[in-house]
Amino acid sequence: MKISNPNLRNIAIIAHVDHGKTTLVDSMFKQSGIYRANEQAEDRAMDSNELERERGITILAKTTGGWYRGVKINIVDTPGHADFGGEVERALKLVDGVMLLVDASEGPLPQTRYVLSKALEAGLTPILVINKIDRPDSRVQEVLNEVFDLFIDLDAAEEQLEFPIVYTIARDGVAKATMEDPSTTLEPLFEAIVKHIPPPTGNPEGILQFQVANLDYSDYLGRIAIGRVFQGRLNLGDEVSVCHLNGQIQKTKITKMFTFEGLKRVEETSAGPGDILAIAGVEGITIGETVSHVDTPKAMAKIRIDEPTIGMVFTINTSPFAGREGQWVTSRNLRDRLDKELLTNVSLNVAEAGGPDAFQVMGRGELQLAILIEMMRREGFELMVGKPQILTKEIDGQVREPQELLVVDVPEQYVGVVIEKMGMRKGKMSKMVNHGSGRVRLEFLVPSRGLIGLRSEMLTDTRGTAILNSLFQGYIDWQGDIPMRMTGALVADRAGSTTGYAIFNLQERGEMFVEPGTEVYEGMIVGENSRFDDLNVNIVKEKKLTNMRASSADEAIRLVPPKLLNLEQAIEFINEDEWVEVTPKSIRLRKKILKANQR
Ligand SMILES: Nc1nc2c(ncn2[C@@H]2O[C@H](COP(=O)(O)OP(=O)(O)OP(=O)(O)O)[C@@H](O)[C@H]2O)c(=O)[nH]1
Ligand SMILES: [Mg+2]
Repeated sequence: MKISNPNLRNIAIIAHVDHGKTTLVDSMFKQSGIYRANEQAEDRAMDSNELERERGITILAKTTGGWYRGVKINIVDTPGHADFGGEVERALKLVDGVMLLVDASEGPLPQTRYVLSKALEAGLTPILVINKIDRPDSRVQEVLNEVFDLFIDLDAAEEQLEFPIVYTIARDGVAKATMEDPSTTLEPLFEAIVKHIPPPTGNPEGILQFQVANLDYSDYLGRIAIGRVFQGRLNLGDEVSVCHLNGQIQKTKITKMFTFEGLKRVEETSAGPGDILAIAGVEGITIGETVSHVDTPKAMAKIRIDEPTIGMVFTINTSPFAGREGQWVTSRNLRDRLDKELLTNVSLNVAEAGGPDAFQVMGRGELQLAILIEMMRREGFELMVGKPQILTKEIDGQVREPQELLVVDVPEQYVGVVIEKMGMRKGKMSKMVNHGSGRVRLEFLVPSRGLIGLRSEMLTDTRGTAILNSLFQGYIDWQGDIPMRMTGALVADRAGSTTGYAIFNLQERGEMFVEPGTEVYEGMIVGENSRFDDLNVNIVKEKKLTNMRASSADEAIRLVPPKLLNLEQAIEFINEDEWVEVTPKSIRLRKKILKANQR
């Protein structure tokens, strides 16, 4: 195929979570001359949305561009967390090559495998970037061998095996062609990209095909479709046809188009094959759709995305406190919001869940769903969500369930605890490696069900030291019952305001989730019972006042600090007969049936 533009390279950066993708992209555009001397970029500027900055992770894939010696390089930064794998799959549609980043100490982890397999499948040219070579525990040579093994394991093509290797300290903006290279800039990385990543191909005279791989929104421009021109030319003001996924053809005019430079979008008037563009003002356009010639439109093949593996019921808030703290509370509000989400988030599905007020929201993992809930509460929504459920599949008349590869990294002394815990959850150990650093890496094949609620338990069991990573591994036969939460709930038996006195008398029963002075309702969960069954408790009991003022005695009460659950912890905690109630101000847990005498 014909090279359409020798001075253009499109590349995605892919890796396991936290291996340094966003940091490297930052350093790349700091050195690509797009900032003027007086401009200063924040750290990890690409992680631009509020939740990304708070959590220090990338959630949405984002495109940026820079220049190196007259060559335009578009870089797509992708999220490393497995739940956002759908973002990576789509990002790969935009590019001709990938930088596979691997942490020099951690080596390849489950998501490294996943993203690399997607890149190889798509036939993309890889560059291997070993990052964080400054880490005192880096083990570059071993990690290199592990990466080679991974390529072979994934049946990489002969040419794909001849990948160039660059060693980096993303944080300092340094890349080296060999470990001995005295380089103090990213030049060796830019060189490798320009030399090894093929320039885009495609016939500029062909029928226009621009496929949308991502969506964005701005109050000023409305919907923005981000995609790539594969063939033909697109000029500002052109009449075009949009080929919708449902087969409909919509004629429209392109009135705004942009290319990417650093964090900015730059207006563009004409684009050809290989150009990554944002186009604005096309109502109703969505991911996978093709913008094509006005009279002879030709749709591109659909973008295939892995199916969801986990589902959660979202419903309206029916607790006694409903409507107090949120602005959007009706099932109509909920439905509209979920519909809006589906437009930009193609790895989610929504179905009715028994009744007009409940929706089954399906995605790739607990974090993906938790992020959606967190965004909704910040927008002013109130809702309730149920315990995450694994989505089973019927294959050849048999019920199959999703399975994950789980990698647990722990200090040696916790190996026993981890193996025991995973055994209970039907995990089968497939590998154990002792790196000799005092930490051990254990691999298990485990039904996805067995991962629900695992993270918080494992962190408690290992005093916060375990690192867990998992990757979807296809479907297996139903593995039978997996025992879940071994504890019951402490449930408020009446409404009121919690008292220090009541909490003091209850705290030996288990761990409390509320502080004194918290408003509760009957059926609200106020703590975890250390025994298996639920216990109804009066947590609003006042101390009987004697003639004497009681304050001095009250002050002497020693309360154990409560465990205030955040959203993810609350979701991990609840059982099937419980809800998490989410409002802009509060996260409460409750029984589905509130009245004690009806449970
Ligand atoms: N020591 C060291 N730390 C680094 C280096 N590069 C990045 N880091 C740190 O690694 C952490 C993760 O960096 P990010 O750039 O957010 O990682 P990411 O791959 O974008 O993470 P996700 O997008 O969430 O998958 C940050 O604390 C960085 O400061 C490096 O070269 N050396
Ligand atoms: Mg990132």
